[in-house]
Amino acid sequence: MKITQQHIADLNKVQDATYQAELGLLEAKLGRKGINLQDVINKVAQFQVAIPSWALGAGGTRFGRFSYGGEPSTLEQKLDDIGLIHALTKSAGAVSLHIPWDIPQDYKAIKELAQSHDILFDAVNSNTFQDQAGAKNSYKFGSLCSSVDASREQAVQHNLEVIKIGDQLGSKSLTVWLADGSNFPGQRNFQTGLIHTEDSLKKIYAGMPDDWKLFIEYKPYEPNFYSTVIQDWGTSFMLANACGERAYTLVDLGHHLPNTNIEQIVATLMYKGKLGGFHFNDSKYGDDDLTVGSIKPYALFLIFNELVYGMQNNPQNPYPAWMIDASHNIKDPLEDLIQSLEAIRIAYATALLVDQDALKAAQLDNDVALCQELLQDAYRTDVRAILKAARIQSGAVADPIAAYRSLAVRSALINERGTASKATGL
Ligand code: PSV
Ligand code: MN
Ligand code: MN
Repeated sequence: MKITQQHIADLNKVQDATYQAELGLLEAKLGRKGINLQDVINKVAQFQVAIPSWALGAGGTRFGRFSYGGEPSTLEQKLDDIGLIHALTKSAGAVSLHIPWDIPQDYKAIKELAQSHDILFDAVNSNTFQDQAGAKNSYKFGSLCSSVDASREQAVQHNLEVIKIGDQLGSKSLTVWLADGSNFPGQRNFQTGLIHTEDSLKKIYAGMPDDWKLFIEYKPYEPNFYSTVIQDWGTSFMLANACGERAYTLVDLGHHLPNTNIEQIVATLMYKGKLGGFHFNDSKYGDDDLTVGSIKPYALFLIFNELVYGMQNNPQNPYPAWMIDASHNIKDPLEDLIQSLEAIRIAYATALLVDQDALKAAQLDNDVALCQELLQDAYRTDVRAILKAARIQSGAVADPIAAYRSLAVRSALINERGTASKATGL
């Protein structure tokens, strides 16, 4: 299944009657705030989010996995699926590989395939949370933190191997997420585990090419339920500082205890120039990995408000690497990813509509009610016509989900690949 220019031209011929009127209204409304509509459209059009190679099949829980049919079974097919999403939305121009789940066999061919879909290789992810077939040492009691020298060394070597693989593809960053922790009090000495982790990360950092970045994820619990070595942004930040300039914290939206003020974490990290990467998803309870924006869209907007502020005011912070880290149990994974991409761009677009000068003045006046009015004026603006305009100007379809359905993409994939579940990953 390939989406052609002709498909897109045909689909975009049928224009929604209210679309132009909506854009006209937005232009007038934004003009009153001194915001240029076309500038916002351009920024939204440029905003690209990486798709993880493990998000293209139907996911599951530890209770079961339900196949969706037509799932990709090879890295080539995964790139083809991202190519489909990118052709429809022009917002998913990168892939983030998980090693060893997706080791390329033929690097040249994989690079050419990615290029044909206009897809770049973003951060590569290592995996020291599962024992791989034939591995000499186990990660049962930890990897980079392990008290067993050989397990620790094996985990460091794996990360160095992942860097080599990423380097051949043109990736420029490594994301490390560790499952390391303990299930019971007393099981692990906290300080020893942290010291081992810091030492191991320093070795990995030293093995990166000079133009690479290291992203360190944190997560409070799961799969360990008493303690996790890198439990929070503070620990990640401390380790990133210990490693060096090109090591950063990565914020995954699902990796916080309920009600954590994530937007404040974002602000703090950007001020310190240490927000390197971002994993989008949504959650009600824990690391639920639900579709972005499906549960707490206002929280996502507030997070984007800080991201936009940081991107405009913190030159010390690099442009963050954006990725969707979600799992799809009951929806078509490609539709789910399209919905996540839409939610991310909606949050970004609405954050761009905050009247920053007026907000600053209201904050200086301590006019609390006006501060809230200004934020919510942006949040309550329907920006979907802006997203549509950004897509049309980039050569994508006006309505991706409608197009995906009218082109019967899933049935075509089932015809090509069959119905059995072949997903790798979590
Ligand atoms: C862990 O929960 C996580 O969110 C990390 O980002 C990993 O990279 C991803 O899942 C899959 O390994
Ligand atoms: Mn993540
Ligand atoms: Mn997670």
